[in-house]
Amino acid sequence: MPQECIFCKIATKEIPVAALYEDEHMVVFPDINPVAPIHVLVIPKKHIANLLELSPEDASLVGHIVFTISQLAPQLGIAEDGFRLVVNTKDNGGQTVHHLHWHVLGGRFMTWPPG
Ligand code: D5M
Repeated sequence: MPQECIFCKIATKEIPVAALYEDEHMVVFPDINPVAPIHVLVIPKKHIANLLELSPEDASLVGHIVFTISQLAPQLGIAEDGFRLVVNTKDNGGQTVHHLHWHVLGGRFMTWPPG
């Protein structure tokens, strides 16, 4: 794990967050800079820089994370009206934190295409 990875520090609790869900593989917590009424981040505890760095053995981890997001949707208050799941990847994707994460955005209508 890179020493300065902020999401690794959240995963190890060196940086405390108000976690909405946590298990052995992942943590869900509010985005510090929300762009929607509901905006949470979902990170694997394992350091993976981005989607392109996944290895075959990470496939079940990704499945677990996406499935768990679907199960958390009702308690996040986004199941009824829907939501958007975003994985910004590298520069063109707008990724600023280089530890794989999913943005879960809800609570308002999302326009398309994104900026
Ligand atoms: O998104 C990275 C996101 O991470 C961005 O929306 C801010 C958020 N962020 C950064 N640091 C924190 C902490 N400490 N708590 C909560 N949220 C944080 P990207 O897709 O890389 O542009």
